[in-house]
Amino acid sequence: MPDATTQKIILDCDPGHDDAVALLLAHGNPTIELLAVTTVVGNQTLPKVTRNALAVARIAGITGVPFAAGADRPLLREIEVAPEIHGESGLDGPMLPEPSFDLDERHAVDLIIDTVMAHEPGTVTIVPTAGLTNIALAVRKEPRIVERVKQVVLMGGGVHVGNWSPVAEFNIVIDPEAADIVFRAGWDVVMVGLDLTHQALATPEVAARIAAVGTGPAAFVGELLAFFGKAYEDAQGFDAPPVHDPCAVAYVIDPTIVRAVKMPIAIETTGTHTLGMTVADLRGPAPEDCRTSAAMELDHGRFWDLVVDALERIGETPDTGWSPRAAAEAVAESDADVAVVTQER
Ligand SMILES: [Ca+2]
Repeated sequence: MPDATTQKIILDCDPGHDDAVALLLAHGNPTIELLAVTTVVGNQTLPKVTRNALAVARIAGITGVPFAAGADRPLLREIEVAPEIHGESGLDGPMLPEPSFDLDERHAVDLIIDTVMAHEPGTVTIVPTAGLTNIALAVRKEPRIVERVKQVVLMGGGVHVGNWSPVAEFNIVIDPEAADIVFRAGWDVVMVGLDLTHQALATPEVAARIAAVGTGPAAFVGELLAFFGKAYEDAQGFDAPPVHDPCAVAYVIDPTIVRAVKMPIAIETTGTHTLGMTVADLRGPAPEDCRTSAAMELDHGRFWDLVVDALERIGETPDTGWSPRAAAEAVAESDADVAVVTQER
């Protein structure tokens, strides 16, 4: 049961391989109370990432948590997705089960607002691991959430490093106007950016630890990381993939796993070469009223301990509708109808 040390979170995501791991970590960690999961266009189109979120929920055995779909495009910009990292489905690699429950009927923005306003002030943390469109819209629709939220711990940006451009990270650059709204809203923002997440590498040792858990959900994560690792190697030359999104959840669970530094951060919305850059002011100590900080150093061992611990706690889940790819393909070979069904996404 939740107690005083429980951290209530809303996870706003675009699954997404690393989003899937973030969702499993949030569900499996005993100090996190997952209040709601919302989706937004990002790694793939909104229907795809929403379907993926529901599939991960089934594999993880998540029930009783509302899931809602949000914005299907950025505030101003054209849709930009990332098939070179996440595949055409947004979650390529493992075969995905059909969802086991329906979406909440509300728009994600309304679910976020309702959830924040229904809880005591200062108790709900918003954890965005995608573009910030939903969060910006929620701020505009119900500005009172800004004072009510405990903090926003987001995966995105970096201190003058990028992955979608030399200086811009994907989640920020796909909707820089939304990011600008979120960073300037006046609440506490912890930017868990590339400085940190590029330390969260799923090395072969990490993959072996996850495989050793020996459950279906752990095997699912193994297949996710295998695809993600190959994509990162091909697209960006990484030896092991950086598993960005669970770092934000890990910070909420245990801030001592991360070294965060207070600094003013502004979002570049007009730059010729710097659109979507998170411009950090490193000139001396941050002013008293600074509400933004950047995560800079990760305790790699303790971070992966949390992920492995969450998978161990989740254990085997009933009715996942999922089996490891090798087993699924063996079945598919003997039954063409199954092959047709599992290819549909
Ligand atoms: Ca994501």
